[in-house]
Amino acid sequence: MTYPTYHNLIGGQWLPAAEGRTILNLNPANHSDVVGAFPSSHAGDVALAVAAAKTAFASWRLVPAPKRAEILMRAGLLLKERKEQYARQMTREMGKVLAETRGDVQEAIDEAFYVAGEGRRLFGQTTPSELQNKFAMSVRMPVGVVGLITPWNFPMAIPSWKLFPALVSGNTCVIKPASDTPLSTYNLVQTLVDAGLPPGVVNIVSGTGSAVGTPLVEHPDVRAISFTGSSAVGSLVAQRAAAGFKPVSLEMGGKNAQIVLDDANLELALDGALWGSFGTTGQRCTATSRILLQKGIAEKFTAEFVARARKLIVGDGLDESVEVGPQVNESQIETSEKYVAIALAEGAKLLTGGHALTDGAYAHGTFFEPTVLGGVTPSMRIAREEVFGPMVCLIEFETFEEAIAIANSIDYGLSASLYTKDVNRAFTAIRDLEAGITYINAPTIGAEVHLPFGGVKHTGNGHREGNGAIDFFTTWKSVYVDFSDRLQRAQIDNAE
Ligand code: UN1
Repeated sequence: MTYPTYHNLIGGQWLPAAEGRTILNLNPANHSDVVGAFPSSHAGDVALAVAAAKTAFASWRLVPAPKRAEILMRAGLLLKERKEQYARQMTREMGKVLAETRGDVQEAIDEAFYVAGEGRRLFGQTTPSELQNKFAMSVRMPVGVVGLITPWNFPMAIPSWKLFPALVSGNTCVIKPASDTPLSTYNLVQTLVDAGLPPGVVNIVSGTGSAVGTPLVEHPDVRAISFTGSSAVGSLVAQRAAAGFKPVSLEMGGKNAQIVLDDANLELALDGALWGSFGTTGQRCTATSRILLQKGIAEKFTAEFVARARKLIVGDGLDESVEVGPQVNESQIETSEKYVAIALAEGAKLLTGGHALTDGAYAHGTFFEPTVLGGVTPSMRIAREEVFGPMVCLIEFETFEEAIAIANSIDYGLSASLYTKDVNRAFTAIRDLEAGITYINAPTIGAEVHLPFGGVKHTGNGHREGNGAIDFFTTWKSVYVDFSDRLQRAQIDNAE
C-alpha cells in the first residue's frame, strides 16, 4: 500500500527527521489503512526547531499584534473552506465520528476568529503614579519561544487553543503533535503557512513523548510549556520544567460527574448522559464518567440509559450512521479492559458492554462496546480514576448535599453537570461543585472557546485556555515614564 510521507516544519522548510526514521499513522477503525508516515524525531530535530523559532522571534515580536491577528483571521477563513476535507482526514487518523471531527475543526475556526479579535485588545493597565509628572502603565510582552505538547483526542482544536493565542501575543512556537494523530496538527500548521505566517514562527516536530517532548521541555531557549494530556505525564513535564523555572500550563484529566435530581427532566438528562458518556467514544477529558442518580429516579433512569447505550451503533466514524467510533489505539483498549476487571472485582455490576469488539467489521480496528457499570460506590477505583474510554459508572445517592460531596470526593476537577428544575439547587451547585466548568441541564462536554477552559485539583495547575490563554502566553512589563525632569524617589520623596 502506498501512503504519503510527511516531514517536520523547521524554519519554513519541510525536513525529514535527522535520523530518517518514521512512525506510521494508522486508522484506528482499520489498521491496514495507513494515513501516512511521520518523522520519528529526536533531540537534534528539536534543537533545530528551537533555534529556528528563536531566530524568527526577533522579527515576529515586532510585527504589530493587529497584523499578527490578520494572519489568524485568514487561517480561520481557510479552515472554513477546508473543513470537510480536514474533518475526514481527522476521522481517518483519530476515529471519532464525522459530525464530531467537523466540530473539532469548527472549534479551531472559532478559536481563530476569537483570538484574531484579541490582536486589537491585548489590554494592559494604566494607573496613577504616586509621584507628580510620572506616568505608570503595564504592557503585555511575548514570552519568547514556547513549546506546545498536544493530545490525540482533539488533534486540531487543542493545538489551535495553544498556537493562536501564543502567536497573537508575539511568541514563536515549536509544537509536538500527538504521535497517534499528527496529520490534523500538520493540517492546522499548513493552514497557518498558507495564511502567510513567516518561516520559523511555527515549527512542528513529531515523534514520541520521550524523544521529542522531553528535550523540548528541557531546552534552555524554550521559555514556557503548554501541555494537554494525562496527569501522570503532566506531573513529569512540570517537574522537568521546574528545573529551568519555566512557566507550565497543564490541562489534564477528569472524572466528570453528571448529577440527576429527582425533579429533573428525565428525557433531557438521558440525552445529555448518553452524549456526555459516549461522544468521542468517551475519550474527552470532559467526558461524563460518573452519573450520580437520586434514589427516586435511579431505577427508571438506569433501565432507559442502559437500553439506549445498547442501541448505539459502533463502527467506522466515516460511516455517517455510526454513533461511536473506535478507541484510538490498542493500549486504550487494554485500559478499558483493565478498568472493567477492576470494577467487577470491587463489586460493580456490568449492565451492558465490557468487551472489546473483534469480530467481522471490527476485526481490523480497536473497538470497545459502550459500557455501563452499576452498583458503583464512591470509593471504588472506577468511580475515582480516569479511564478515557466508552465507559461510565452509575452511583446512587439520597440527598442533594450527598451528591455534591460525592462529586467533589475525587482528585480531579474539570467539568460537572447538574440536572434539576430547582433554581436554588442549581445556584448552590454552581457555588459548591469543585470543577473548573459547571453545566446546568447540559452534559459535561461542550465548552465554547471564548470562556476559560481548565480545572482545579489534579486537572490543572491554575492556568486557563480559551479566555485566559493570553495570560499564560504573555508576561507583564511595568513601565514608568518620568516627565518631571528631576530625580523622583519612589517611597521617599512623597512620603510623610
Ligand atoms: C478535551 O476533552 O480534551 O468541552 C477537550 C468539550 C470540548 C473540548 C474538549 N469543547 O468537550
